[in-house]
Amino acid sequence: MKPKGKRALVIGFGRSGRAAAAYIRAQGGMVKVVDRADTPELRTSLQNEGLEHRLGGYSETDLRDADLVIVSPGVPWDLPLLESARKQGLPVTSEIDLFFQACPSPIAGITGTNGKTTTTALTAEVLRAGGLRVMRGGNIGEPVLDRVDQLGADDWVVLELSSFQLESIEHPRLRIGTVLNVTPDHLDRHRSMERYAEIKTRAVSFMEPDDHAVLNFDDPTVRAMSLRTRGQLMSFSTAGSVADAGVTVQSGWIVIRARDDDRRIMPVDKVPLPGAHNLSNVLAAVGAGASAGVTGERMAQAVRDFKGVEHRLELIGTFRGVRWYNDSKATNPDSTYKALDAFTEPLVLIAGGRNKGLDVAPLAKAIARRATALIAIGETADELVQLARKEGLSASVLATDLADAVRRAAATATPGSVVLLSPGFTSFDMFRDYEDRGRRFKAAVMAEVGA
Ligand code: UMA
Repeated sequence: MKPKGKRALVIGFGRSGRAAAAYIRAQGGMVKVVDRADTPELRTSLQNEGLEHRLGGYSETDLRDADLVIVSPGVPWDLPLLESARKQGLPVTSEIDLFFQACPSPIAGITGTNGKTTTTALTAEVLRAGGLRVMRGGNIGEPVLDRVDQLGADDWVVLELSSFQLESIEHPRLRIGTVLNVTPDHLDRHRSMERYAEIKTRAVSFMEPDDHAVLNFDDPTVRAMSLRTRGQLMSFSTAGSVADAGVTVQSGWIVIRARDDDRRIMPVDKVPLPGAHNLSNVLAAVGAGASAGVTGERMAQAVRDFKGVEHRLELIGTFRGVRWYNDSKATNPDSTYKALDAFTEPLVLIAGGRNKGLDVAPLAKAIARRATALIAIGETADELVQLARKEGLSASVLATDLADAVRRAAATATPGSVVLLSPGFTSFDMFRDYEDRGRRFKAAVMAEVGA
């Protein structure tokens, strides 16, 4: 699809919509932006950009002059308005779909329910350590379409791909496709686990025989994807259950196992990230690096130097003998389970937020089993506290806001323990997004106990 002379209707003016609008204009097309929100910031920024727009909602009339529709990831792909556009023969696309069409470089994509951001950041570092020129982006918070003109055939693109994005790409061929895990998430949008897993499978089902499918064999849903790809299989497993070629752990070392020899990459205890789930993410990045031809030595160096990702089990600091962690990126119960498992110390957990249609009971049970105290925030707070108490965690309390939660945590935690914000739910009930929640948490911690 060549945008020159075309009139694009961009739905949603967030990071993705802005990049799409900039690209269409740079290509000689025309843009109209619509957004369900109507805020002074949006209005000002659209006026400054000189973009035609309509805020506060959208409808059939907005399709009237359009030649194509570009949809932001947060907008449901089966919205009746989009169905109607498709019926009228209008192409319905997305920033990331247009990127796949225009990108001259091989793409390494990372998807899965949890661990995507860390693995994407680490994979980019591993490829860079191998001397490759890498553009990193996607769901990690860095749009790519407005940067596609910086790319050439010798570069690599490392993309974090959400299910929202994968769903919208017509032909998502990845030269290296990594799938980490599939556990319940986004069921409010995708409706069933089957549909959600099917969308994740798209990361490997468009491959050609030269491509590489980097699949987590510890996850049965991901393992089954090996039957759905024409790419070469590079499995990974912390439990040693890899296929003919794979990355695993053996006698305390990360090794790449091949049919005829095993290559030692680095000792497990030199991995700088906490938790078993992070070891799995490292194996995935090593699998992707090996698929791109990076040497073991270079990969080991990249892993050793890796500083982790903001809002992902991020150590804020140790104050009065208590370690404070920001894991605001935990927007579903599964990532909170992983965070709970990453520590052995007494643990004060701050959790709660907006529910995406998931059952709260298993999370409350896991919290009661592992945490010493629960301080609950947000829309799910009441339910979480009640269920955690029922499971035997009497030290479960409600906080009125984040600052109150931090105050209560500081009063509860004893030296040698950990305070962890790992909400298990989305942030949209109280914050702009999880980054906003994480930054406010860090600021509240510093104000309460820092320096
Ligand atoms: N909007 C509408 N109608 C809707 C939904 C949103 O008009 O139905 C408008 C909002 O008012 C807002 C704009 O669209 O003005 C926001 O668009 P968006 O929600 O698609 O967000 P972007 O800022 O464009 O960011 C998107 C991804 N957001 C989502 O998938 C929800 C970002 O992932 C991504 O980093 C960015 O593109 C760049 O690629 C964030 C995310 O939460 C981190 N992802 C989910 C996750 O990780 O669980 C999938």
